[in-house]
Amino acid sequence: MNFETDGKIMKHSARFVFRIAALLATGLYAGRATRADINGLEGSDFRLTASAGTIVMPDGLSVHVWGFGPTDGNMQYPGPTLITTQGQLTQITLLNELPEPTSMVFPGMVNVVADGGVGTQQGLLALEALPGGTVSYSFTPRQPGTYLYYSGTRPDVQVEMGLLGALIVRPMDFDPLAPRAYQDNETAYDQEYLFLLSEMDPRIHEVVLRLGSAGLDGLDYLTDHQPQYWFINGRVGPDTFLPNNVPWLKHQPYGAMARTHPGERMLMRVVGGGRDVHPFHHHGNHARVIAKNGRLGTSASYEVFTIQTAPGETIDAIWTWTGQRLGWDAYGHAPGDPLEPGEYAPDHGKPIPVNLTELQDLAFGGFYSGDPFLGSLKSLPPGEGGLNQNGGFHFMWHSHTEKELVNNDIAPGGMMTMCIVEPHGVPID
Ligand SMILES: [Cu+2]
Repeated sequence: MNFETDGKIMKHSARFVFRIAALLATGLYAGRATRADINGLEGSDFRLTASAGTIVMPDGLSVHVWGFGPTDGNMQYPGPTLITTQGQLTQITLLNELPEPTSMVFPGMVNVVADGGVGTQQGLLALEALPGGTVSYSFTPRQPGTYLYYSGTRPDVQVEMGLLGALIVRPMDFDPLAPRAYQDNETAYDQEYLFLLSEMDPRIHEVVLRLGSAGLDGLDYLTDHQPQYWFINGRVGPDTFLPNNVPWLKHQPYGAMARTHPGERMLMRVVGGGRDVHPFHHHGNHARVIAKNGRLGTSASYEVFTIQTAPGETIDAIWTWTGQRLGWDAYGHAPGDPLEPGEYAPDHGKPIPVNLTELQDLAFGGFYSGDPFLGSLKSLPPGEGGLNQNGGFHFMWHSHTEKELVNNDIAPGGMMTMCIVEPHGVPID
């Protein structure tokens, strides 16, 4: 990686100062986060429960799943995102409310010590909790980064059933006011999002609901695997657009819609949580991959327009949108107007090229944005409340395997979400 350390810090802090100033000016700073953080459990002493439940899909069907959840018995898919710190002794106690033994493994963590379970711990094989029993695991993360945890007990069945989640290790010098993914200024970021990619074949879940995992014995469920749902953070499109913790998705608490401001650095933590490879395509700009599997390195730094994740793989990337080389001013500025933070200066004040719209491209109704210019909020047609209340640019972020953009063959859906670039001054939390 090239380090323009001083310049980067200067730019980063200038952006940060501007953001605080903008938020103060709009009176929105008090009591509000200025940055999107990943939703999850923070700390070093976690208590989880494994239990069965049902997730609901936008096509009206539901799927029987097994999931990890906080100890109140509220299982979720994926399991809680566990956020700990490099060098911090981290303990996870698991209570098993499933009808079968289960366990947890933490690939990338070394010297994991298990206590209280049954079986033999060897390498990644973990001690298990019997039904009604508990087991605890402890380790001290040596390296920051993005990791996956999942069941180490019949993972062919239990990961499919939903027993997985993300583990995030913050660097030991983590500063929430100037966050970095690693101890490296090249990994500084303004916004942070998780994209945990997975899929499910509901036929397997149906068998397990009726007969337990023993019902799969003799069935060719490994090669005859036909997923019908493709998830980002445990939701399928369009539920991915919804905020965290909406009450009607009780067991799928995590949203997946990314929001940012022009010029800001967005940290994308992309996790391959299923058994298929998923090419995650982020429109709007390339992203710079900064780390793989929690390992930062020169050879891992390159630009992509699609992030490929193999099963079990994690990739951290930085994505920034400036409107660079659009050829017109995304803000609708006049030439004498001041530059916006993060604006691509050569296009400042250039008018948008006007092409008469083809009939099939006209979008009246809720998708009419009122004005194409970022930050300009002008009147909407009569009767319209508008769906784009903040005047942002929307980019579809999705699996580039097109068959994954459906829910049970109904399009659009599946592994799809949006990234919205909103004007500076619009708070993101
Ligand atoms: Cu696309």
